[in-house]
Amino acid sequence: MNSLSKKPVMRFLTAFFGAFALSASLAHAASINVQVTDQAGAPVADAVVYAISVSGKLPATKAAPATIDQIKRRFVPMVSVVQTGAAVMFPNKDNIEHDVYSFSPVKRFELNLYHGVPANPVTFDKPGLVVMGCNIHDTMVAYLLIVDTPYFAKIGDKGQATIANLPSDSYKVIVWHFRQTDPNAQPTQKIVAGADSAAKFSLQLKKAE
Ligand SMILES: [Cu+2]
Repeated sequence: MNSLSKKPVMRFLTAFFGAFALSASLAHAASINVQVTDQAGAPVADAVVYAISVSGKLPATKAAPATIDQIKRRFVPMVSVVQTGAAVMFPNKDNIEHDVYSFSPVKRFELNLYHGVPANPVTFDKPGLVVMGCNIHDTMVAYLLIVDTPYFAKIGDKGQATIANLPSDSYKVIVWHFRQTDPNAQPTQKIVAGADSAAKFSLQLKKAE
């Protein structure tokens, strides 16, 4: 095959795969960079942000599983976010027993005194907040926010996170933090998500204990 006969094929392939890559990236072209500060303007870590389509249309994604460890008599991480339906494992990595429980209405459960990894995960099939503790160690606390969307992120130490890889659409972007003065008033912004959209939130927080 000489170079003359090869060229049209190459041109076709380049155009074909170029168009394919473009359409694939357009379908998931959006990201939302979120910045969260407190009433004093300081960056806030451990907030959760999530985006729900304004149309109310829920993506048909399967909830990703998650893990909340127990390490040195603490839950790690202390704050987690999962999509509704997620299965969460609670491995005990200490060499003492823990007894993980929650009285939260969206999921009441107890993992009776155990070492190591429980045989089964706990499935969280309703949206809302689940606060967990340990019946043996009163200072242990963990927060799990269950949301009806796969588009969420946890805010890091610099008060920032990105909800990446979501379809271009109009979203309600909602922020939650366990120290909000009014836990029922979740700050919400409407964002038309594009290639590099952004949202800034200022939270009213109670003092850290
Ligand atoms: Cu414990």
